[in-house]
Amino acid sequence: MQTDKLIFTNPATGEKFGEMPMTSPETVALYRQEMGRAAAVWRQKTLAERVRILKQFQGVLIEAVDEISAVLNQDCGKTRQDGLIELFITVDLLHQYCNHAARWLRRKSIWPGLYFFRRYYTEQRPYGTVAVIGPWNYPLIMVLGPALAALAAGNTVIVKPSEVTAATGQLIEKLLQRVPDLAPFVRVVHGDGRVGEALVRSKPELVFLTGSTPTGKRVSQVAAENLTPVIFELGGKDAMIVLEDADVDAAARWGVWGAFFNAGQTCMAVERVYVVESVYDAFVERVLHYTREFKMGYTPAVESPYSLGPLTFQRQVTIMEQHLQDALAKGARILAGGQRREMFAEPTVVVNVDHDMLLMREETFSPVMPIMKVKNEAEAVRLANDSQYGLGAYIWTGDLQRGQRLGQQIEAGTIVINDVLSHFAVTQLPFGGVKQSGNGRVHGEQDLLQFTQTHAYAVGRPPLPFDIATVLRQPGYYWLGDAVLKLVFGVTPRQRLEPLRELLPAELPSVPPTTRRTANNLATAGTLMALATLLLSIWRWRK
Ligand code: TXE
Repeated sequence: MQTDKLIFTNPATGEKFGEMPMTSPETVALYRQEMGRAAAVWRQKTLAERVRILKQFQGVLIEAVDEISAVLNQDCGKTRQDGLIELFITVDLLHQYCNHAARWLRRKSIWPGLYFFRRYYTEQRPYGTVAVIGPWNYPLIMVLGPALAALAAGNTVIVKPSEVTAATGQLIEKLLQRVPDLAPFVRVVHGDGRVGEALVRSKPELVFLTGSTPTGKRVSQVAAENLTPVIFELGGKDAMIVLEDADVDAAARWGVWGAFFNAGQTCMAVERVYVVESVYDAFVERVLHYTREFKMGYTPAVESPYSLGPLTFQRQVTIMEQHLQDALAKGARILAGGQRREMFAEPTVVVNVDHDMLLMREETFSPVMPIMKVKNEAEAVRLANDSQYGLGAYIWTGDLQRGQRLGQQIEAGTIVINDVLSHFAVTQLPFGGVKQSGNGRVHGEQDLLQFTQTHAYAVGRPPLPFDIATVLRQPGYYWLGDAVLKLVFGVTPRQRLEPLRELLPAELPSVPPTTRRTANNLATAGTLMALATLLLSIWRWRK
């Protein structure tokens, strides 16, 4: 394995522009130990100190804009501008973590229940060392996003970028080393799935994988051996629904952008389209119009005339062609595209599709837009849910209420009404899937919290003799438990007042008025005391 090399290849030109050795299993194990030791030091730092150091890294990223966009352009074939957009969202994410970590990771007071005289709260503690394994389609943000969130939450990190875009992995390591205060707390290992597996086997406290669903299953099998928790951001087969009251032109224009942006190599790409029959022909006509506007090509220049670059990874070419052949064999028709020149695949529009075809079931991850005619919204929702995936879904309609109502019926992590893809750029909006698309939620508060574990604290003096909860530990207080149960949780005045009624003798003996008054005062005092301590505990809890 020591001799294994990663070759840097530009998918647009086939040019080899560099290489580096894969990380050996011994080095993976060594880094695991180092990061294990460093974890105690990093988590001891105050959050403010961690934020100060991460802000330095934000500065490094901004300094390196052109360097980063150039490497992404060479490594993935995406335009420099698309590379800049990826960096933009990465910096925005880091900015949010730094600005909101204190609030998102704050200590939370917990309702004491009957334990009025004790204090309860939770704190978020980092796992320790987190392994972050990334994909090639957005090799910068899909690696730095979770890595920076894990660091902000107090973990040390071992990152394994994708071997397909190894040059970006090498650059990420260089960028991290430009912050001397940060470098001791993060390591980068380079290589293919074997290095990824070695990293999972090194027993980090948590694994975060962004990748395909099949890899997710392999990683969870290895992680299960040590019960290592795993967070998944996996594949998608996002559905787009176009209703009869939609702005058909806009749906077509942005639908093709959602299908062909980054050559369709986006986990939340528009991978299948369902159009209500009354607007089907108009929609297809507009789709073909906007598809013709896509300009395929590649340039290393900052300003590019191209809107569709090459596929990044040979494996995806094979999958795309397999899906197209399978669909054509089962009766589908290609209305636009379908041709490929080396890694450049034309934007392809396919109709007469159905759910017997791989194209409608498996993740194609290429510039292919299959369009299916449906009778109505109910059929569209049924077909949208007929998938093992559940990352995102798009609904085009003129009635926003209707869109949200339908959205609630769709099994996907994010529902977008009248747009596509843009939700990923909203860096406080939780992003992640359901079903086989994963269990993680990046972006926002949940992002940082998922890299921590909740620890609870119960604080107070030794149990007080008059504390109801203490009294109830002793025999002979059934009546008190019964009374408090009804007083506190009774749902009707009758239930609540029952304990008070029992305090009063059934036949009030002709007790001298003074005694009756004393009894009444005692009962009232008891009630007021109980209410007072209730209010006290609410006030204390809210403090
Ligand atoms: O994934 P792969 P790719 C998904 C996207 C598509 C896939 C594309 O939908 O399905 O990712 O990325 C490492 N043990 N998302 O092809 O092949 C491998 O080296 C440990 C979803 O890269 O699964 C690489 O670093 N690691 C996402 C990483 O896993 C292993 C956003 C992913 O590789 C391994 C982007 C093993 N056994 C892409 N085998 C989202 N939902 O947000 C491979 N790897």
